[in-house]
Amino acid sequence: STVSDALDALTDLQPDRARITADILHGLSQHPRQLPSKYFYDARGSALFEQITRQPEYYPTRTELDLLQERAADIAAVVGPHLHVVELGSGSGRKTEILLQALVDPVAYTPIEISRAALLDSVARLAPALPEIEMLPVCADFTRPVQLPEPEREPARRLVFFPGSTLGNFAGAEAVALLRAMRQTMGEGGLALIGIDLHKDPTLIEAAYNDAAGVTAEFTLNLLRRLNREIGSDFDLESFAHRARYSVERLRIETDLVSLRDQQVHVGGRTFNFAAGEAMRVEYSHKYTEASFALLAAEAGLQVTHRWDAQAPAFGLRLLRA
Ligand code: AVI
Repeated sequence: STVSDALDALTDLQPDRARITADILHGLSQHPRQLPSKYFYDARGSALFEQITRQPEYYPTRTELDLLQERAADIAAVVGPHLHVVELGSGSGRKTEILLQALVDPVAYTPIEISRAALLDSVARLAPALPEIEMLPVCADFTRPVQLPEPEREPARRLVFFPGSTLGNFAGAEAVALLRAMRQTMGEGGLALIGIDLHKDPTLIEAAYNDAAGVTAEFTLNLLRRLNREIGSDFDLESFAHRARYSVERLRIETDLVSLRDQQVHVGGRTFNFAAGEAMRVEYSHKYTEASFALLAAEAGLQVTHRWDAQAPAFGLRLLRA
């Protein structure tokens, strides 16, 4: 596609104000309170995430990019030619470019991304670099059912690409539900290539979510800035602090925004009281062992058929089929 063909093909289902407000009111009514991490990704949030990926402490992106680069030819041989690649949470599309360049005659690429700004930027970069691939971008929350665009040319099968350990942002039942939905998306004979961050020295993991430059803290707080602007809430950004800790029992980073004082916040005509020290859960980043991931996949009716691993820091790519 040319950039203009790709933009003509855009499916725009970006969550609207009513949807976001409903999700936030729901989360604020839970005990403890929680806000969905998908709302981190407005234009600024996506840009801050890109900045996180370049921090020395944040190893996952760099490690996965190197792993993909090294194993791309092997992966391409295993998954076969003429694919429709569907990516969940495509962001900047840097990883996709490596994959698409290596695949044999890929038919189409559907990036699904909640941040319209990030999606449009990635299309503007990828379309000229890969003109022979039909680009069918979708701006949407990939946890909700999305009608996939059909490519003009018939693909051999679909490959769902879900890199970055984004799966780790979903806990327990949600992760299983997402993998089950992914199985539907894969369709007949389809495959999925998933990036997972593996359990390792907790000190290294915690450092990745507490970078010295404070970019991750800024990224977390940007959620409140975004909500204030888009749904008219009045979170005081000076009165909440980022906190990310690794739970060795649960193998996950638990990121909270901690209230620094007793305070009231107004959202959608309602008032919420926060006590000093009260934590609002905003994100999980699960880390996996071979066994924990295989079990999760099995719960969704998926099987791991191939694995490619980076060592030190440990990070894995897994190929799944139904
Ligand atoms: C997108 N996702 C996989 C990132 C992660 O590592 O959980 C988001 C992130 N949050 C803080 N730093 C990076």
